[in-house]
Amino acid sequence: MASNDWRKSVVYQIYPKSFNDTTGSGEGDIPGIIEKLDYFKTLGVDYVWLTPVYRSPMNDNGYDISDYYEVNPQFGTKEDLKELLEQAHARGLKIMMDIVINHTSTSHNWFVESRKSKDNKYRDYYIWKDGTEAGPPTNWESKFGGNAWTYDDKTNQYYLRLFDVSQADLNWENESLRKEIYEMINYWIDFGVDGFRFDVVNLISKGEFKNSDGPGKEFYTDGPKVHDYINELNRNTFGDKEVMTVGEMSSTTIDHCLKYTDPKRNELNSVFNFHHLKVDYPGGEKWTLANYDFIELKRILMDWQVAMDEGGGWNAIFWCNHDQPRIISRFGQDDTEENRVLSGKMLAIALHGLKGTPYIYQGEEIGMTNPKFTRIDQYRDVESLNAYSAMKENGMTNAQVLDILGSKSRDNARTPMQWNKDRHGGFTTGEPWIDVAENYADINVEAALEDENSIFYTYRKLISLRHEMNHFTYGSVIPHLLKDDALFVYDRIYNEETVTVIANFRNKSTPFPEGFDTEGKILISNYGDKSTELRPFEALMLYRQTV
Ligand code: TEU
Repeated sequence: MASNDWRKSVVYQIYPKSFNDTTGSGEGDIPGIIEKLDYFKTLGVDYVWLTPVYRSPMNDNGYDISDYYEVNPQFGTKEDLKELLEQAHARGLKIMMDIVINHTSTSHNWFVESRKSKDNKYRDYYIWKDGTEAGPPTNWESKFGGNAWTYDDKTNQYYLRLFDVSQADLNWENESLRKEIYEMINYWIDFGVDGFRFDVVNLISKGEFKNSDGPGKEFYTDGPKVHDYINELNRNTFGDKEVMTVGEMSSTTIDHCLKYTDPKRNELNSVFNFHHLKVDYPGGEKWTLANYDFIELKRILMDWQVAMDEGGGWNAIFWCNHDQPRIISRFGQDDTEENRVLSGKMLAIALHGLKGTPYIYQGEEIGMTNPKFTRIDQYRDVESLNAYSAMKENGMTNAQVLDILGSKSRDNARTPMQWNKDRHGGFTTGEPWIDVAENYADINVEAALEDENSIFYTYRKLISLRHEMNHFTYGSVIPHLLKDDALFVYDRIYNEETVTVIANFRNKSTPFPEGFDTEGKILISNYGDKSTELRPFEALMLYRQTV
């Protein structure tokens, strides 16, 4: 990316299938996104990222691409996409596409060819191996459960698929494959897109194919040639263009992320990592109910903040996406309206002071919550359905499993956007592909826009502060009180001026920290004033000249 301005940007993430349906099919579409462009302007974001809209059997809602050059008819046509770009650009908005280059759908023509025979031209586009006495080539586990290899009797070999059986991993060792990928990305650059989010891009370089003591991550995470591949991708596609890039990095490290985002290395602009969203996975286990570890949350966020700041790297900062439960139901409290609004604003203020590119996931800005599904037939996500079967097989009761899914499933984030209090929250005139959360009559965009004290206006204010004040983009990051059990506190220092962010993560009052300078002008707060103590879920940003 030639210019530096992208660092001041804020991105809004759309999950198109659940955003806005204009046809009554029960699934969102691209014309539905066009209809809402003015809404993004009202919020004030710069980029809009669409999760994949390419042709796909939708086993993993588009992360299983069968044709990179076509739009899934469910979402509309390529003309609709062109129209979206034009209308967005006319409003000064930019559009980011999601690119999945670690794997394709097994319905992709490359894979259809690849599995035909061992000497097929496309055989080597994927990772095929002979089995062993134990069965699969290695004991690696799929991220969606079970062994990561699938046997194909056509050629008596196994193919690697780190995700679903229908998502075969591509073989980046193959130069023709890499060239085809670059060609495809250039096609979308020429089409007019302004940015890319690269799905699990740190998994593209597989190392040795050996058995592991764990799920096998060490053999393919940030693998041996990953930086070479990403650098090659950069040089052959977006490197010299006005295209913003973010890589989704699974189980990565700070050292690798400093490399991925070091401008001198010509790899990517920024990275997502997920370590701060595993603080409620006891012993690394997602499918277990547990309170989140607040001290650990601060440690992880601040380790990354400080290291990326000092090392010249760049983070994406976020609480929510289409793979994570809703943040208010997770680190906040959604039991009463007062708690929902206070904790929702507090979480927004705590995050949006950090250094990096903020991402807002659809519905986060109005404080949407987990839907609290009570039946398994309400779930759609392949990962959740696999986990359901596995937990049942392990002897858990239906009620126990539903409890866990209710707080951990990816479907918690995938329920339809709540636009108004009409049937199905105004998302569709048909039957939605997944139930709308029952609280839509109270929590919806129309209500949020009408109420000047809504969570929406806190997000809007945070975005405009970032645009107006360089502190958030360029200021250094100084963490405080890392061992405090309630408060999340840090300074952003720029030009001898300090912005202090103070957030009380607990639903009880706590004194202002002793010996700590809490003077200054209030830039934003969720109570509107300052008291002698920090009230439940209170958060504020204070500005002062540094003496
Ligand atoms: O996710 C990658 C990933 O590793 C996780 O976020 C994963 O979904 C999570 O650990 C499961 O709990 C990306 C996409 O965001 C996700 O939606 C896709 O399913 C996945 O890649 C495969 O393409």
